[in-house]
Amino acid sequence: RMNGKSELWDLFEKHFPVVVNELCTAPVDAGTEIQWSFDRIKDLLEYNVPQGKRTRGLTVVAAYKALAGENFNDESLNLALTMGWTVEILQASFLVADDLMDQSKTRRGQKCWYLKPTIGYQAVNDSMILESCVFTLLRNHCRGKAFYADLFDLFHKVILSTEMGQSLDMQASEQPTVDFSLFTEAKHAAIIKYKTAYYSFYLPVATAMYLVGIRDDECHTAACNILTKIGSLFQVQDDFLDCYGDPEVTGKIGTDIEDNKCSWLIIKAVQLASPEQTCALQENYAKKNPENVAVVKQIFNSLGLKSVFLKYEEDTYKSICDDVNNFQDSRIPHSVFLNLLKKIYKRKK
Ligand code: DMA
Ligand code: MG
Ligand code: MG
Ligand code: MG
Repeated sequence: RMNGKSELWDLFEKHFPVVVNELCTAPVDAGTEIQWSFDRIKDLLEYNVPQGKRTRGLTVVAAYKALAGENFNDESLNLALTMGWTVEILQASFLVADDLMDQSKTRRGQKCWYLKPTIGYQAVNDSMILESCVFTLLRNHCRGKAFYADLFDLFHKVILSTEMGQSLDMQASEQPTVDFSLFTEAKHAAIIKYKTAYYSFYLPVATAMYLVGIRDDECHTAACNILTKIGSLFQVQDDFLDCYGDPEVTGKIGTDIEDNKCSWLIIKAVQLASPEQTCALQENYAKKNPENVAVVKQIFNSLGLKSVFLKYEEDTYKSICDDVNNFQDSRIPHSVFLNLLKKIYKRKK
C-alpha cells in the first residue's frame, strides 16, 4: 500500500478479530448454556461494529501515534488498536439504540439490527451489551495502568453526555404536535454537541491524550472546544445528508422529516420561509406519508437550502481553521485537528 492511511486501515482491520475473540471466549468453567450467549455477542459485534467508516477508531490510533512520537512502539500500537475498536464498539452501542428510537430502516447499507427477524426489542439489551464490552476492554487492557481511572471517567462522562443529547433530540421530536417554536438554534446546538460531538471527536483524541499522559484540564478543555466544533459541523452535515445524501453512499435512508426532528434544515427553512411556506411546513412535517415528506423537501429546495448549507459548511470550516491556528499547546500537533477536519469537509457519507 502506498499511503499511511491504508496501512493503518489494514492494521486496524486485522485487529478486529482479535478483539472479538477476546470478548467472546467463554471462561473454561462457564458451562454450556452461557456459551450460547457468548456466540450471540460474536454475531452482535460482527454485524454492528466493523461496517462503518471507522473514523473514530482510526482517530484513536492516528492521534496516539502523533502524540507519542518516538515513544510509539509495538506495545503502544497494540493498545491503540484495541482502544480504537473500543470506541467503535461504543459507537455501535449508540447506533443500535438510535435506529430503534428513530425507526430507521437501514444502517451502513444493511438492515438495522432491531429489524432482523430474531432481534426486535432485544436490540435494547444488545445496545447495553455493547456498552459493557467497552468496559470489559478497558479493564482487560488498562487496569493497573496510570491512565485507567482517567479513561474510565472519560468514557463514563462521554456516554452520559451522548445519552443526554439523545434525550434532548427525542424530547424535541416526540411532541404530539408540530411546534417549530421549540426548534431554536440554541436547542439544536446543544443537541448536536451532546449527542454527537463529544463521543465522535473529543472521545477518540482525549483517549489518545490520556494514553500518553496528557491529563491537565487546560489542555483537555482547549482541545475539547475545537473537537466539539468539528463534531458539531459533522452533525450539521449529517442533518443535511439525511435529506440530500445518496442512500447508496451514506448507507442509510433519512427519517428526520418523518420523525419531527429538530434538524439543521428545518431550522433554516423556518427562518427563511414565507408565512404560506411555514403553514405548508407545519402541515406536512412529522408525517410518515411520502407525499407529505415530498412537500417538505420541495419547500427545502425552493428555499435554496443546499446553497445555504454549502456556505455554512465553508464558513465553519474556515472558522475552525482559525481556531486551530490559535491553538497553542505544543503537545498536540495541529495535524491532529486538521486531519480530522480535512476528512469531514465536503463529505458525502
Ligand atoms: C446520531 O444522530 C446520534 C447518535 C448518538 C447515534 P442521528 O439519529 O442523526 O444519526 P443517524 O443519522 O446516523 O441515524
Ligand atoms: Mg438516527
Ligand atoms: Mg437519532
Ligand atoms: Mg441523522
